Formats: sequence, structure tokens, C-alpha cells
Amino acid sequence: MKIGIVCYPTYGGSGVVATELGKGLAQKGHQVHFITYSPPARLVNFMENIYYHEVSSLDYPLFEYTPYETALASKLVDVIKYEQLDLLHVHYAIPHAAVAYMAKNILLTEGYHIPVITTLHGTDITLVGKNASYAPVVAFSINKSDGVTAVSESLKQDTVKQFDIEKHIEVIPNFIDFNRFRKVDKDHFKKALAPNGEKILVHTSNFRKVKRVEDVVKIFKQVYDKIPSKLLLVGDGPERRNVEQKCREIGLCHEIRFLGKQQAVEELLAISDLFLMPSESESFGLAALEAMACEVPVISTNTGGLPEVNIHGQTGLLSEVGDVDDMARNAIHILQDEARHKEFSLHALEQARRFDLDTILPQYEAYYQQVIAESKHTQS
Ligand code: GMT
Repeated sequence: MKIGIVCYPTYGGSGVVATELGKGLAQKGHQVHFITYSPPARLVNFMENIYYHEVSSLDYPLFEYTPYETALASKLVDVIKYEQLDLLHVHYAIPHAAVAYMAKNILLTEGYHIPVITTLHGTDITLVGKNASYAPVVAFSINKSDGVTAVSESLKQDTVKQFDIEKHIEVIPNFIDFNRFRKVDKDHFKKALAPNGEKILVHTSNFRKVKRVEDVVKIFKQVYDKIPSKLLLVGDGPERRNVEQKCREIGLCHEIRFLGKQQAVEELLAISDLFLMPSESESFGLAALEAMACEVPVISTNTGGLPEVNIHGQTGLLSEVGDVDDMARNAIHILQDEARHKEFSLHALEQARRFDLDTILPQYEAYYQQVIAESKHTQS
């Protein structure tokens, strides 16, 4: 198939899922065209069957906001027509689903039919999408997509509750590439970060409010008081300043390392003992899955899709949002007993295997074929 992929070219979340999916499809011989405003963060090396089309929007003194949607729609029309794409797959509904609808209708006037699949990732529904500034367009463009997928059962339910959705929503969970995310021996690296054999706790995110990174620091403080440990904070974003302030307040700056955005997250996970994800909302929790693939148990909240990924009492432990004391107790419970920690680690790996790229990719391929066939049928 010749597939167009639209996504945010960002370092985490939906951008990573879209890029890894495109790379996986290209490896299987499909031709994949990324259409984004800058190269996707995970698209670092040249790969056969992958093409990149940059969307550039013309600025003009009249525009307070550059009309990116218009530029993206125009680029889609151009790429779809000239590359003769079979399918357009857009990730994150806002504004991609609406833009795809626009491009599809422009192409229809020229007799070209392009089926569109929208994948819902989370905040496009649960946080931003339900805001009155966007809701009518989000609902409309979901209903007008030829196929819709959600990354968890929980997100599917949220979407149906939130909007008047007539379309069937197919749940295709996020996935993990075990060639990259697996436990590897990085003992020298571990010694450098925890020279006295301290336990290593880790958190990776985009440091947005929804991630409750301050709770990570509060949990760590309670763990540190009982068990010699270090905290690695990976990623960056708007909350970083507040989090740094929190570290100063509790006087633990020397035990907490802010590592910023890292390309080789798997190397940090490989030396970690516990992953912390106290999010307010999380439709899936890809970062938790990445940790589990590296045999790191997860302390998380029980919000959204997290219970579908992190199984309470097996791969980690789950608590109510904001219940820092419970999450700290849980962290200590796992860390203080070697045999228990080992058992959680093995179950984490076992659970992560259910989301292996090799299992999930064929689900996307089958869904693509189904949507293409159905839309051909509707056309005729
Ligand atoms: O978590 C974020 O703030 C980023 C966001 C995104 O769309 O990039 O992540 C969402 O999509 C990820 C990939 O499907 C999911 O693993 C995250 O759980 C989801 N985030 C939220 O629902 C808050």
C-alpha cells in the first residue's frame, strides 16, 4: 500500500506511535509518506520506502496566527494526488481529522477518492477535544473519517461518552519495538548514576500539568526517606520550573537528575528499578509500556487506559490520582524486597510482549485493507 501519515513530529506520545508505525510499515514493504511541519523526532536515519514532505505555511503581516491547516490541506492534496496514495492515516484528531476531511473533499471534485483513518490518542478527546472551542469540529471530523481507531478501550468509551459518534471505533493498542526496548547490561552506566548501589526511580514525560510531575518528586521524597535512591527525570516541558522548585524546597536536588529530552530513553530504562507515572489522565501510557519492556515495574495512577497496560499487583501497582502516600507505599513495597521486585519485573516484560510491534502492526494492516475495501464499496 501507499500510505500517507500525518502526525505531530514530536518527541513523545502520538508522534512516536505514528512514526514507529510508519517505520514498521515501510519495513514490511509499504510505501510510507510522512506529511508534517518538521521531520518526526524518531525519523532519524534514512530508510527505504519512507518519504518526508514538509508543510510550510506562508506568513503574512495580516495573520496573527499562520493558517497551518490551510497549508497542510493543500500539501495533502498535492502529495495524495501526485504520489497516488491509497490511504491517509492521521494521528491526533486536532486539527488533522478536519484537515483530512477538507483535502479529501477537494480531491473528490477531481474524481480522486482517498480513504481517511483517524487515530485518537487521548488529549485530543479527553482534554482539548471536549473544549467548546474545538468539540463540534472534532465530533464532525471523527464521524466523517472512513475509519477511526483508539489506542485503548478506555479512550473508545470516553469518545463515545463525550461526543455523538455514529462511527465504529476500532481499538488498536499502542505497541513496542523489542529490538529497541529491552533490558540490556549497562552496569557501568548504573554505577555512574548510583555509585553506592542506590535504587533508581525514573519518570519520562513532556512535563505538562496532566503528568503531575510534582507528585513524582513527592513520591520520591517518601521512598528516599526509607531506601537509598536516586530519581531520574527525563523529558522537558512547561512544568519543569515548578518541579525544580519543588526539588529545592524538599532539599533533594543532589539526588534528582534532570536529564532533559533524551534520544536513547531505553538506556536509562535499562538501568532503572522503578517507573513512576502519577498522571491525572492517560489514555494509554506509552512511556509505562516502554519501561515494562525493559523489565521495569510501574507505579501509576489508575486513570484512563493505564489499567489496560499496567496490571495491578502483577506488573506494578495502581492508585487513585493524587494519592501520593499510597504510590510511595507501593514503591517501597516493591523496592524493599528483591524477590518481589524480580517477580514484578518478569510480569512487566510478559505483559509488554502482548503489545509487541509484530502483533499490533498486522492489526493496522488488516484495518487499512478493510477500510479501503469498504470505502471502494461505498464509492461504487
Ligand atoms: O501525553 C501527552 O501529553 C501526549 C499525548 C500525545 O498525543 O502526544 O499522549 C497521548 O497519546 C499517547 C500515544 O497514544 C498515549 O500513550 C498517552 O497516554 C496520551 N496522553 C494522554 O492521554 C494524557
